[in-house]
Amino acid sequence: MHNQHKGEYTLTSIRFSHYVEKVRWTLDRLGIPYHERYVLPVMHFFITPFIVRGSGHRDSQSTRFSTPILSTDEGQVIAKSTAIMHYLSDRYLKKEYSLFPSQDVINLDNQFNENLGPATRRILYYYSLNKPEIMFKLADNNAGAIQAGVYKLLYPLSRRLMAKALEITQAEAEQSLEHVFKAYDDIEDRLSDGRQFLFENRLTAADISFACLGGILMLPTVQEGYAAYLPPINEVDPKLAEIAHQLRDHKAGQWALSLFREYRGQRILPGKPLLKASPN
Ligand SMILES: N[C@@H](CCC(=O)N[C@@H](CS)C(=O)NCC(=O)O)C(=O)O
Repeated sequence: MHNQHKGEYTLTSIRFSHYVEKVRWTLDRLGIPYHERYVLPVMHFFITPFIVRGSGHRDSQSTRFSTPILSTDEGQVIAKSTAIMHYLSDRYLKKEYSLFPSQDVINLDNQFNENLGPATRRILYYYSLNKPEIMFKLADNNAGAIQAGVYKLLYPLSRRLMAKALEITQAEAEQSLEHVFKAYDDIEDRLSDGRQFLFENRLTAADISFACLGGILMLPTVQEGYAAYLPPINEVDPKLAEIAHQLRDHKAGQWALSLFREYRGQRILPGKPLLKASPN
């Protein structure tokens, strides 16, 4: 599948994905306009293989057809959130402003990619995957009408596939929750000397990575800066709402939300469907 917007950036995304949000944050912060091509989970298998072709990175938590995938203005296709951020940082930022200024930053971002991202995702799905009213709204607000319609038809199949692929069981969800709180506590410790950012006194990939991969479990809204529709706290399973509130009260959670407020950057080309302030 070719880039419909030659000479411009196109981001192929499962819109609500926190890995995708890392890349949107980077693009928006750098002031780079991009088009976003939305795919929904499982349906992406019919689309992304034609975009990544032979490339694409499989890892322990995702297939080689996973999103985000960035098609660049020069015709390159780059998969994997961190690889895309490296590309953008190397291309647009002077070395002294790099998003990856040290091995420590690289290591922490990788750790979040491998552990925190899958943990928060598993908890969200554990409480949402079996609730069609939540999943259908997620589809309606994060993809076009035709795709959302097909998603609903395939929903019984897709929720089984996803539950299996992402190991969504009660035992795994409980373990993941412990991991998330531990990660939040670690961040609070790191910030306890009063620093504003994790490293270097400025925003790096490690901060963006925690805010997105850890922060999604607070269910940040569009107004709070998350560039996709997530189910509102007052509509989700009460247990999930309780977790989101606990994380919002946590120092690390408050810090992540402050990064969204102050360092997220503004999107230049709005995506469709438009993100409504009060979704229906
Ligand atoms: N390590 C990858 C993980 C991305 C990832 O897990 N993406 C999910 C969305 S949250 C996905 O597209 N999954 C579908 C698949 O693995 O086929 C990255 O950082 O880009």
